[in-house]
Amino acid sequence: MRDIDLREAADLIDRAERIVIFTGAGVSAESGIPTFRDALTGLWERFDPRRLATPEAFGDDPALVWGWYEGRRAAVERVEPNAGHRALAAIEQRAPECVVVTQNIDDLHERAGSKEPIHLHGSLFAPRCSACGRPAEVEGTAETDDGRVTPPPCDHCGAPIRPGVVWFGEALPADAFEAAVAAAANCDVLITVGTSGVVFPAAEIPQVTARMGGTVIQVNPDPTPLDSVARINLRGAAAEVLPALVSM
Ligand code: BJW
Ligand code: ZN
Repeated sequence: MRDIDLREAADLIDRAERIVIFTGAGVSAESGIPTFRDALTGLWERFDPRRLATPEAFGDDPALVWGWYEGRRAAVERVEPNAGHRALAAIEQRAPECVVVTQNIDDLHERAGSKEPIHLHGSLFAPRCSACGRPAEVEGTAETDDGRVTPPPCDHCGAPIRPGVVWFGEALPADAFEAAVAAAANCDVLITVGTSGVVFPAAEIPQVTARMGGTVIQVNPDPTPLDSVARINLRGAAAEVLPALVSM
């Protein structure tokens, strides 16, 4: 990462009236939460997304899917936000207007002090009924040896409760997606952090900013399809680059 790029990025952020922060799994990596597609450590290296992250998978084996998400929720509860989340909350606090849009289903932005992040892919902490859609209160449920956990039944209709996340083939929550697109279209600067930019329609968000004449700054240790959209590419880990950016 070149100092001159860091300086230019810091100046653009200081001068911006409206900022969007767009994040993916990479921002939580240094808290100990695995990403999806990183070689060796990514979740999709070890688990088949078709068996765990589709509505069909839940229909076929609700206990397998519910157990997998319960395990991930417990893992998130055991970790803390990192210096990257905290630096993003500091950028948000300083900016006249700032919207955080995350693809992540953890709550680490909130716990680092971000006000009301938009969760494009839902949340580990918002289970709902798989049939009637009503939100559900869920107590901890017992895990079996193979990681399966039978999901509790809905109080209203008895159907199994499902994780409140967006699986492949499902629509994103319309209000969240519309708010994210509007913020991206109207911002001066969008900072994209720790996303591979391959999952749609979320990956369109930085493209919207670029098309509307805004500036995109990317923080990622590796190249992504968003490299060509970004005016500045800050190559490095979020928990290192972002604190350096805010202390410029
Ligand atoms: C670091 C770092 C460090 C590492 N610091 N950085 C157009 C073309 C092709 C396909 C499609 C298309 N439009 C739609 C599709 C289909 C599909 C899709 O996009 N597929 C592609 C993968 C090919 N999309 C959908 O199905 C979506 N729904 C949809 O389109 O519905 C249509 C519809 C309309 C109306 C009615 C009905 C239907 C839904 C997508 C839902 C995605 N869900 C998941 C799982 C959520 C729940 C869970 O967590 O289990 O969301 S998949 C997974 O990917 C998760 C993530 O939010 C998402 C994005 O991943 P992310 O965050 O970018 O992580 P990685 O691992 O990919 O990247 C990490 C990055 O961090 C890397 O770049 C690293 O370098 C970097 N990194 N360490 C900073 N320390
Ligand atoms: Zn129900």
